[in-house]
Amino acid sequence: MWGLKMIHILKTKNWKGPFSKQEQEDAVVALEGGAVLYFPSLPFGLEPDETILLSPHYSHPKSKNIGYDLKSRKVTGVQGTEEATPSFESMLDRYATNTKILLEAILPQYQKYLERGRTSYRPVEIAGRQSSYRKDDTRLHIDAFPSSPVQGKRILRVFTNINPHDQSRFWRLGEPFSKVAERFLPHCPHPLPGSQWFLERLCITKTQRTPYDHYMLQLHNRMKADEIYQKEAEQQEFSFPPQSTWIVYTDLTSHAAMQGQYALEQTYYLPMDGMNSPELAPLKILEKALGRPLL
Ligand SMILES: O=C(O)CCC(=O)C(=O)O
Ligand SMILES: [Fe+2]
Repeated sequence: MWGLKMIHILKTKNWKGPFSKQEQEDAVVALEGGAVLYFPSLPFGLEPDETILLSPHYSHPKSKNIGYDLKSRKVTGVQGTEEATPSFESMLDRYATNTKILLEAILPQYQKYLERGRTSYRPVEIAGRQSSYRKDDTRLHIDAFPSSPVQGKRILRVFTNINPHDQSRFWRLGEPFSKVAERFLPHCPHPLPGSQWFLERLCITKTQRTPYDHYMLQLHNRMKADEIYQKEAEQQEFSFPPQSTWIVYTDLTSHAAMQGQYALEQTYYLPMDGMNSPELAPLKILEKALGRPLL
């Protein structure tokens, strides 16, 4: 998987598709193989009274994104009092629904399995933002989160650039996961006995950090910490223009977001049972390399 194969283009202008059987099959194969499903002109329209939300000022300085939890309908990461702040709920809720419709259309075989995670709005310019190296998404990484173990589930994310000023979102895409594992796994310490229980009891993790989560977090941190790797790893730049949408397994595909402002994102989790080719999952690649089960 290299070069242009990393981007799998789908030209629909409609969140509902339709897509042919062949397009659906090709999409799942590309996605599970590490490609980005790229919809160059699949815009998310704002209502006239929502354009006021296109400002970085509502975002709390401590959290880079505004988040939305579909179940509780709670919006987080907003700065200011409720009365003085416009509501983000309707836009985020509508975006979540659009992504659901898109996934139903393009990846119907996942339908039974997909679990919806958080929705986010990213109104702050990425370039020049200060953060610790572990939180710095301008460094190539695979997604793994210290407080939210996935316990083997896949992380599938949908993004849309809603920038109103014709500014693209610039990413770098890195080498295949197997190469990442080859390079960093030998340096990862094994989890300490009892540490999973301890992290959960201290509420550092929301649920138990499995050995799989441990190694994924190690890879994430070690990739980001390695300045030479960041420069020298095989990689390619790709820019997502306004009105474009893309879908990617961010636990598999090494990525870095370099520049851009105003994007929406919806996270989904896919249990391993839902995969077309489970052997391509990070879990299976790591288990093979380490010679033992990680869940
Ligand atoms: O905001 C983006 O474009 C992607 C940032 C990223 O790497 C992430 O959210 O995991
Ligand atoms: Fe990421």
